Amino acid sequence: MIGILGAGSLGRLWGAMLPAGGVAFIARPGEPTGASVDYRFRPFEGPESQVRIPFLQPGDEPELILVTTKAGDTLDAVAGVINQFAIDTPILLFQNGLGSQQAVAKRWPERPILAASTTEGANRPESGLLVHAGTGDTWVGPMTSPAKVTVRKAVTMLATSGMKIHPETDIVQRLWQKLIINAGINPYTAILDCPNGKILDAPLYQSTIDQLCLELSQLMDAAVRIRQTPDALRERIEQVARNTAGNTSSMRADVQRGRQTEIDFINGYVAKLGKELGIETPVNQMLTERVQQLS
Ligand code: NAD
Ligand code: KPL
Repeated sequence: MIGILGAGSLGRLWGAMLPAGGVAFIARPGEPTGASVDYRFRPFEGPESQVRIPFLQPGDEPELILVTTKAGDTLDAVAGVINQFAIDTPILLFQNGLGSQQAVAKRWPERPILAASTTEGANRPESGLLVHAGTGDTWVGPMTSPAKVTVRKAVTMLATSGMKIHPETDIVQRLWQKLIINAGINPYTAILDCPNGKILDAPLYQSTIDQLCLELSQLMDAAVRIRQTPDALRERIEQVARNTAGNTSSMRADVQRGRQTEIDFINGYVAKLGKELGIETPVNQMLTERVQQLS
């Protein structure tokens, strides 16, 4: 049995894709566990189906827990339920950006805490409908020492979904690679209130992107010893912005819906790390503040 904490877009995607009967949502503390989570599922290809996922029942012992809350909710969400689970139950964090994974790993170093980086895409255009909007790859790797021996098991269990899952020895490095893309696209789309491709012609983007990429290049080198030139980072950001030109980024969508964004775990994480390491990050700081003012 796989338990999922966070019945939002990504949690419901896993709920729908994992074999029926082998998956359950984890209730928040005090939330009744009698009901189920019901929704229509529109797969990437093929017809829609109706999905019904039960809640984990008291006494159930999941073999793996997926945490699919937003980055800002994750530490509290895990803290609320973790004591019901055995000390050796692997806990796999799916948050974008960086900072929330390290916070969970630091709080429970004795537990197998893993992190995933995924390029799968899911959204809920209406409340009872989950859309698998894009297929991709998911990498899974350890955040704590006890997690190292659990990577294989987590990969094998997740692969029963039919999605592409890979083990990753250096998951923080891979999360950095995704953070670069999100840091170079998401805040601009939120501030300019435009789809991904439209940022490329905007004066705000054009006047700051080179300095942003310089900051990201310096911080990534300092944090995980990956050397990539600012020009190479800009090229990757722009390639993704062109490939997803018509998309509304997750950050713009959060602002449009009046939800808290994940800016503190993307550009905000870079700015905070810059302060700790004595590296100036004026553009990451400016983008963080401007996005914070939107919500
Ligand atoms: P979402 O807002 O749709 O879902 C988060 C869910 O967590 C919500 O249903 C919320 O009610 C629930 N939640 C909040 N606090 C909780 C708590 N204490 N206990 C239980 N549930 C709680 O967000 P999402 O799009 O599913 O994204 C989740 C994470 O996955 C984010 O970090 C996001 O960046 C990342 N991610 C999402 C996608 C995607 O396609 N949706 C892709 C890659 C990564
Ligand atoms: O991951 C994304 C997001 O919106 O968070 C990108 C790659 C920018 C695609 O929209």
